[in-house]
Amino acid sequence: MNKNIPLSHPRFKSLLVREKLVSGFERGLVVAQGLIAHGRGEAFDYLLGEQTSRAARVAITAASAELLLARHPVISINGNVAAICAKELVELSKVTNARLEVNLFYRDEKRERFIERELINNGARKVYGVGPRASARISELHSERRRVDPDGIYLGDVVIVPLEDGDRAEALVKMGKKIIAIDLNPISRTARVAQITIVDNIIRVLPTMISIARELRSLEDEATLTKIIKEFNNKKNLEESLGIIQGAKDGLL
Ligand code: PTJ
Repeated sequence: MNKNIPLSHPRFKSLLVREKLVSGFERGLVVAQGLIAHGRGEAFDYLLGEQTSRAARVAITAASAELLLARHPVISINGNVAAICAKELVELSKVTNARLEVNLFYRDEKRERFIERELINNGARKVYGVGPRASARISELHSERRRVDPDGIYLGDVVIVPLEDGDRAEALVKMGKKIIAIDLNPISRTARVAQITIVDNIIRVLPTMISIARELRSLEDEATLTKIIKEFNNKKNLEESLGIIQGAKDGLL
Protein backbone atom coordinates (compact mmCIF):
# COMPACT_ATOMS: atom_id res chain seq x y z
CA MET A 1 0.00 0.00 0.00
CA ASN A 2 1.20 3.50 -0.83
CA LYS A 3 2.36 5.11 2.43
CA ASN A 4 3.01 8.51 0.84
CA ILE A 5 -0.47 10.00 1.23
CA PRO A 6 -0.13 12.88 3.72
CA LEU A 7 -2.68 12.82 6.56
CA SER A 8 -3.35 16.50 5.84
CA HIS A 9 -4.54 15.82 2.29
CA PRO A 10 -8.17 17.09 2.03
CA ARG A 11 -9.21 13.88 0.30
CA PHE A 12 -7.17 11.54 2.49
CA LYS A 13 -10.00 9.08 3.20
CA SER A 14 -10.96 8.78 -0.45
CA LEU A 15 -7.32 8.19 -1.44
CA LEU A 16 -6.98 5.54 1.26
CA VAL A 17 -9.96 3.63 -0.17
CA ARG A 18 -8.28 3.74 -3.60
CA GLU A 19 -5.20 2.19 -2.02
CA LYS A 20 -7.32 -0.56 -0.47
CA LEU A 21 -8.82 -1.34 -3.87
CA VAL A 22 -5.45 -1.43 -5.57
CA SER A 23 -4.15 -3.71 -2.82
CA GLY A 24 -7.29 -5.88 -3.25
CA PHE A 25 -6.57 -6.04 -6.98
CA GLU A 26 -2.96 -7.08 -6.36
CA ARG A 27 -4.08 -9.75 -3.88
CA GLY A 28 -6.57 -11.24 -6.35
CA LEU A 29 -9.79 -10.09 -4.63
CA VAL A 30 -10.79 -7.37 -7.11
CA VAL A 31 -11.15 -7.58 -10.90
CA ALA A 32 -9.69 -4.82 -13.13
CA GLN A 33 -13.27 -3.81 -13.99
CA GLY A 34 -13.81 -3.22 -10.26
CA LEU A 35 -11.34 -0.32 -10.40
CA ILE A 36 -13.46 1.28 -13.12
CA ALA A 37 -16.65 0.72 -11.12
CA HIS A 38 -14.99 2.42 -8.16
CA GLY A 39 -14.12 5.47 -10.25
CA ARG A 40 -17.76 5.77 -11.27
CA GLY A 41 -18.75 5.59 -7.61
CA GLU A 42 -16.21 8.29 -6.68
CA ALA A 43 -17.70 10.66 -9.25
CA PHE A 44 -21.18 10.31 -7.74
CA ASP A 45 -19.76 10.60 -4.23
CA TYR A 46 -18.12 13.87 -5.18
CA LEU A 47 -21.47 15.23 -6.42
CA LEU A 48 -23.17 14.05 -3.23
CA GLY A 49 -20.69 16.02 -1.11
CA GLU A 50 -18.87 12.90 0.17
CA GLN A 51 -21.15 12.69 3.18
CA THR A 52 -24.13 10.69 4.40
CA SER A 53 -27.26 12.64 3.53
CA ARG A 54 -30.52 12.75 5.48
CA ALA A 55 -32.07 10.54 2.78
CA ALA A 56 -29.27 7.98 3.08
CA ARG A 57 -29.64 7.88 6.85
CA VAL A 58 -33.40 7.27 6.56
CA ALA A 59 -32.72 4.43 4.09
CA ILE A 60 -30.04 2.96 6.36
CA THR A 61 -32.53 2.95 9.25
CA ALA A 62 -35.22 1.24 7.13
CA ALA A 63 -32.64 -1.30 5.89
CA SER A 64 -31.53 -2.05 9.45
CA ALA A 65 -35.15 -2.63 10.52
CA GLU A 66 -35.72 -4.90 7.51
CA LEU A 67 -32.60 -6.97 8.27
CA LEU A 68 -33.60 -7.35 11.93
CA LEU A 69 -37.13 -8.49 11.03
CA ALA A 70 -35.93 -10.92 8.33
CA ARG A 71 -36.03 -14.69 8.86
CA HIS A 72 -33.05 -15.36 6.59
CA PRO A 73 -31.09 -12.16 5.94
CA VAL A 74 -28.13 -12.44 3.56
CA ILE A 75 -25.30 -10.06 2.63
CA SER A 76 -24.02 -10.54 -0.94
CA ILE A 77 -20.28 -9.96 -1.26
CA ASN A 78 -18.30 -9.05 -4.38
CA GLY A 79 -14.61 -8.31 -4.89
CA ASN A 80 -14.82 -4.55 -4.37
CA VAL A 81 -16.64 -4.68 -1.06
CA ALA A 82 -14.41 -7.47 0.27
CA ALA A 83 -11.37 -5.32 -0.48
CA ILE A 84 -12.62 -2.10 1.10
CA CYS A 85 -14.76 -3.16 4.05
CA ALA A 86 -14.46 -6.86 4.95
CA LYS A 87 -14.29 -6.16 8.69
CA GLU A 88 -17.49 -4.07 8.69
CA LEU A 89 -19.35 -6.63 6.53
CA VAL A 90 -18.52 -9.34 9.06
CA GLU A 91 -19.58 -7.09 11.95
CA LEU A 92 -22.90 -6.25 10.28
CA SER A 93 -23.53 -9.95 9.66
CA LYS A 94 -23.05 -10.61 13.38
CA VAL A 95 -25.27 -7.74 14.56
CA THR A 96 -28.13 -8.70 12.20
CA ASN A 97 -27.59 -12.50 12.09
CA ALA A 98 -27.14 -12.27 8.33
CA ARG A 99 -25.28 -14.86 6.29
CA LEU A 100 -22.36 -13.77 4.12
CA GLU A 101 -22.44 -15.09 0.55
CA VAL A 102 -19.79 -14.52 -2.11
CA ASN A 103 -21.55 -13.78 -5.41
CA LEU A 104 -19.40 -12.40 -8.19
CA PHE A 105 -20.33 -10.66 -11.41
CA TYR A 106 -17.11 -11.96 -13.02
CA ARG A 107 -17.30 -15.45 -11.57
CA ASP A 108 -13.99 -17.14 -10.77
CA GLU A 109 -13.58 -19.85 -8.15
CA LYS A 110 -10.03 -18.87 -7.23
CA ARG A 111 -11.16 -15.30 -6.48
CA GLU A 112 -14.15 -16.63 -4.51
CA ARG A 113 -11.72 -18.51 -2.28
CA PHE A 114 -9.51 -15.42 -1.79
CA ILE A 115 -12.59 -13.43 -0.79
CA GLU A 116 -13.73 -16.19 1.57
CA ARG A 117 -10.29 -16.13 3.21
CA GLU A 118 -10.41 -12.32 3.54
CA LEU A 119 -13.77 -12.56 5.32
CA ILE A 120 -12.56 -15.35 7.61
CA ASN A 121 -9.41 -13.36 8.43
CA ASN A 122 -11.74 -10.54 9.44
CA GLY A 123 -13.76 -12.70 11.82
CA ALA A 124 -16.37 -14.50 9.67
CA ARG A 125 -17.24 -17.96 10.95
CA LYS A 126 -18.88 -19.25 7.77
CA VAL A 127 -19.03 -17.99 4.20
CA TYR A 128 -21.68 -19.17 1.72
CA GLY A 129 -21.69 -19.47 -2.06
CA VAL A 130 -18.07 -20.51 -2.67
CA GLY A 131 -17.34 -23.07 -5.43
CA PRO A 132 -19.68 -26.08 -5.54
CA ARG A 133 -21.70 -24.70 -2.60
CA ALA A 134 -23.44 -22.37 -5.09
CA SER A 135 -25.56 -25.23 -6.41
CA ALA A 136 -28.98 -23.53 -6.65
CA ARG A 137 -30.09 -21.51 -9.69
CA ILE A 138 -31.92 -18.20 -10.15
CA SER A 139 -34.05 -19.18 -13.15
CA GLU A 140 -34.59 -15.58 -14.35
CA LEU A 141 -30.86 -15.09 -14.95
CA HIS A 142 -28.75 -16.54 -17.74
CA SER A 143 -25.29 -15.41 -16.70
CA GLU A 144 -22.98 -17.27 -14.31
CA ARG A 145 -24.41 -15.06 -11.58
CA ARG A 146 -27.49 -17.28 -11.50
CA ARG A 147 -25.62 -19.77 -9.33
CA VAL A 148 -26.34 -19.17 -5.64
CA ASP A 149 -26.06 -21.05 -2.38
CA PRO A 150 -29.26 -22.98 -1.47
CA ASP A 151 -28.68 -22.01 2.18
CA GLY A 152 -27.74 -18.41 1.37
CA ILE A 153 -29.23 -16.11 -1.25
CA TYR A 154 -31.62 -18.78 -2.57
CA LEU A 155 -33.21 -19.20 0.86
CA GLY A 156 -32.88 -15.55 1.86
CA ASP A 157 -35.93 -13.32 2.31
CA VAL A 158 -33.97 -10.06 2.67
CA VAL A 159 -30.77 -9.67 0.64
CA ILE A 160 -28.42 -6.73 0.85
CA VAL A 161 -26.63 -6.15 -2.45
CA PRO A 162 -23.84 -3.58 -2.42
CA LEU A 163 -22.45 -2.34 -5.77
CA GLU A 164 -24.75 -4.63 -7.70
CA ASP A 165 -25.74 -5.04 -11.35
CA GLY A 166 -29.34 -4.35 -12.29
CA ASP A 167 -30.13 -7.75 -13.83
CA ARG A 168 -29.54 -9.73 -10.70
CA ALA A 169 -31.27 -7.24 -8.42
CA GLU A 170 -34.30 -7.41 -10.70
CA ALA A 171 -34.24 -11.24 -10.76
CA LEU A 172 -34.07 -11.40 -6.98
CA VAL A 173 -37.03 -9.02 -6.65
CA LYS A 174 -38.97 -11.26 -9.08
CA MET A 175 -38.22 -14.20 -6.79
CA GLY A 176 -40.09 -12.34 -4.04
CA LYS A 177 -37.06 -11.21 -2.07
CA LYS A 178 -36.67 -7.83 -0.39
CA ILE A 179 -33.62 -6.16 -1.86
CA ILE A 180 -31.53 -3.54 -0.09
CA ALA A 181 -29.10 -1.84 -2.50
CA ILE A 182 -26.08 0.27 -1.61
CA ASP A 183 -25.25 2.33 -4.68
CA LEU A 184 -23.88 5.85 -5.08
CA ASN A 185 -25.71 6.18 -8.39
CA PRO A 186 -29.36 7.04 -7.63
CA ILE A 187 -30.45 6.40 -11.23
CA SER A 188 -28.83 2.99 -11.73
CA ARG A 189 -31.21 0.12 -12.52
CA THR A 190 -30.26 -1.53 -9.21
CA ALA A 191 -31.14 1.66 -7.32
CA ARG A 192 -34.53 1.78 -9.04
CA VAL A 193 -35.55 -1.88 -8.67
CA ALA A 194 -34.50 -2.34 -5.04
CA GLN A 195 -37.15 -1.83 -2.37
CA ILE A 196 -34.65 0.05 -0.20
CA THR A 197 -31.80 1.96 -1.84
CA ILE A 198 -29.04 3.55 0.18
CA VAL A 199 -27.40 6.22 -1.97
CA ASP A 200 -24.12 6.62 -0.14
CA ASN A 201 -20.57 5.30 -0.09
CA ILE A 202 -20.40 1.82 1.42
CA ILE A 203 -17.44 2.92 3.55
CA ARG A 204 -19.76 5.34 5.40
CA VAL A 205 -22.91 3.17 5.19
CA LEU A 206 -21.62 0.13 7.06
CA PRO A 207 -20.42 1.79 10.31
CA THR A 208 -23.69 3.78 10.46
CA MET A 209 -25.79 0.71 9.76
CA ILE A 210 -23.96 -1.34 12.41
CA SER A 211 -24.63 1.29 15.05
CA ILE A 212 -28.30 1.84 14.06
CA ALA A 213 -28.95 -1.92 13.88
CA ARG A 214 -27.42 -2.36 17.34
CA GLU A 215 -29.62 0.41 18.72
CA LEU A 216 -32.80 -0.98 17.09
CA ARG A 217 -32.00 -4.52 18.18
CA SER A 218 -31.68 -3.42 21.80
CA LEU A 219 -35.25 -2.04 21.69
CA GLU A 220 -36.59 -5.58 21.18
CA ASP A 221 -39.69 -4.00 19.67
CA GLU A 222 -41.06 -5.48 16.44
CA ALA A 223 -43.83 -2.86 16.17
CA THR A 224 -41.26 -0.04 15.97
CA LEU A 225 -39.33 -1.88 13.25
CA THR A 226 -42.50 -2.51 11.23
CA LYS A 227 -43.47 1.16 11.54
CA ILE A 228 -40.05 2.30 10.28
CA ILE A 229 -40.41 0.07 7.19
CA LYS A 230 -44.01 1.15 6.51
CA GLU A 231 -43.09 4.82 6.62
CA PHE A 232 -40.19 4.40 4.18
CA ASN A 233 -40.78 5.47 0.56
CA ASN A 234 -37.95 4.49 -1.77
CA LYS A 235 -39.06 6.61 -4.71
CA LYS A 236 -39.25 9.77 -2.61
CA ASN A 237 -35.94 8.92 -1.01
CA LEU A 238 -34.24 8.51 -4.40
CA GLU A 239 -35.67 11.84 -5.54
CA GLU A 240 -34.15 13.48 -2.47
CA SER A 241 -30.70 12.09 -3.38
CA LEU A 242 -31.06 13.27 -6.96
CA GLY A 243 -31.98 16.70 -5.59
CA ILE A 244 -28.62 16.84 -3.76
CA ILE A 245 -26.80 16.23 -7.06
CA GLN A 246 -28.84 18.95 -8.76
CA GLY A 247 -28.13 21.27 -5.82
CA ALA A 248 -24.38 20.67 -6.19
CA LYS A 249 -24.62 22.28 -9.63
CA ASP A 250 -26.69 25.20 -8.33
CA GLY A 251 -24.18 25.83 -5.53
CA LEU A 252 -21.31 26.21 -7.96
CA LEU A 253 -22.88 28.42 -10.61
O1 PTJ B 1 -16.28 -8.60 -7.96
P1 PTJ B 1 -17.31 -8.75 -9.04
O2 PTJ B 1 -16.88 -9.74 -10.11
O3 PTJ B 1 -18.67 -9.13 -8.51
O4 PTJ B 1 -17.48 -7.33 -9.79
C1 PTJ B 1 -17.88 -6.20 -9.05
C2 PTJ B 1 -18.17 -4.97 -9.93
C3 PTJ B 1 -18.35 -3.77 -9.02
C4 PTJ B 1 -16.98 -4.76 -10.86
C5 PTJ B 1 -19.45 -5.23 -10.76
O5 PTJ B 1 -20.51 -5.55 -9.92
C6 PTJ B 1 -19.79 -4.06 -11.66
O6 PTJ B 1 -19.33 -3.93 -12.78
O7 PTJ B 1 -20.60 -3.16 -11.09
P2 PTJ B 1 -21.20 -1.87 -11.88
O8 PTJ B 1 -22.24 -2.31 -12.83
O9 PTJ B 1 -20.08 -1.01 -12.35
O10 PTJ B 1 -21.94 -1.12 -10.71
C7 PTJ B 1 -21.27 -0.66 -9.59
C8 PTJ B 1 -22.13 0.45 -8.96
O11 PTJ B 1 -21.62 0.67 -7.66
C9 PTJ B 1 -22.07 1.76 -9.71
O12 PTJ B 1 -23.39 2.33 -9.81
C10 PTJ B 1 -21.19 2.66 -8.84
O13 PTJ B 1 -21.59 4.01 -8.88
C11 PTJ B 1 -21.45 2.07 -7.46
N1 PTJ B 1 -20.31 2.22 -6.54
C12 PTJ B 1 -18.98 2.15 -6.82
N2 PTJ B 1 -18.25 2.31 -5.68
C13 PTJ B 1 -19.13 2.46 -4.66
C14 PTJ B 1 -20.46 2.40 -5.20
N3 PTJ B 1 -21.56 2.50 -4.43
C15 PTJ B 1 -21.36 2.66 -3.09
N4 PTJ B 1 -20.14 2.72 -2.51
C16 PTJ B 1 -19.00 2.64 -3.25
N5 PTJ B 1 -17.79 2.70 -2.66
